[in-house]
Amino acid sequence: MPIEATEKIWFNGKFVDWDDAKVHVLTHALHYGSGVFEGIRCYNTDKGPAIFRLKEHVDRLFDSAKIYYMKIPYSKSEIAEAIKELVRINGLKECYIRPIVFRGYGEMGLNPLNNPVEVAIAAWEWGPYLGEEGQKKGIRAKIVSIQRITPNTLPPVAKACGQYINSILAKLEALNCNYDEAIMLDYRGFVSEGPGENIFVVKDDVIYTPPEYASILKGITRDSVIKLAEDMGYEVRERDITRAFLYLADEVFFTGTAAEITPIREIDGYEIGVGEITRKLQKKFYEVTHGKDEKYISWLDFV
Ligand code: PPE
Repeated sequence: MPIEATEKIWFNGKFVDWDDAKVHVLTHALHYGSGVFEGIRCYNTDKGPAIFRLKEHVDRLFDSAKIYYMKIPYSKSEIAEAIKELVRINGLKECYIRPIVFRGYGEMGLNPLNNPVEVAIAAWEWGPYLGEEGQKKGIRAKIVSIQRITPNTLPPVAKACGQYINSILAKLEALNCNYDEAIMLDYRGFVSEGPGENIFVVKDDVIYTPPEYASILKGITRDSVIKLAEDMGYEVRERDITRAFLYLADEVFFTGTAAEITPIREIDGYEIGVGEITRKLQKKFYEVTHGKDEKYISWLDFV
């Protein structure tokens, strides 16, 4: 899906035209993946566009930067305000927002400390990550042979550019085997997550999801879904999940900012189908993100 250009991109403190938001080919991050980023969604509500869990996304951006010894030359509130202003300036109602903090042009080599830390934020309209139909009818996933990065190689809690090379290998392995998406195992052999999504399993009305130590990115959608499910009366257990537990599950779904809640209807040729709890959570998530449930209104930042 090509990116749908909008008018402006926020780049190092200024709004520039979309086509002018450029970097040099010797940018450090292009060579070494030395950047961190976020994916945030803005939803249309009766009170106008609202950004979902903006504070948590900005906090995670700063945490990711800290892991890589990057000092962001703006405050959290400046970044949050820039994100809101970007949505306003581009006249967007619903969009995906991509802030990126990266080591810029300066020196080459693995000590990046003399290179500038640059910040850009773009926003555009982006539909469901795994397709409209995938979100409705469910997708087919494969447990791939590529393992998820480990806590002592590339810290999975950091949403860092270079770490996504691991996700790209996983994704391509799944696509080459004619599946829609990959499921990665952690270094111990337990289920970790998708290339860009966390994973949940339903068995006998209990909801399971891999714990933090299963090398996952601590998803903000994951956190939202855990809270929503508990408030709806379901028991949620963060626990190690085996391959066979997935195959024998009643329901399995992915969560993520881009993917939202996407059912997984088949894994490795095992039919799972799309279940009622996934549907209920999708409906609740839609209501919450679109400002239709007062109880969670504090998760929305109106632009
Ligand atoms: N795990 C990974 C590896 C991941 O990249 C994401 C988000 C998640 C879990 C879910 O996290 P959260 O969005 O906070 O619920 N992936 C982002 C980027 C995907 C991409 O292809 O780019 C996203 O969904 O925005």
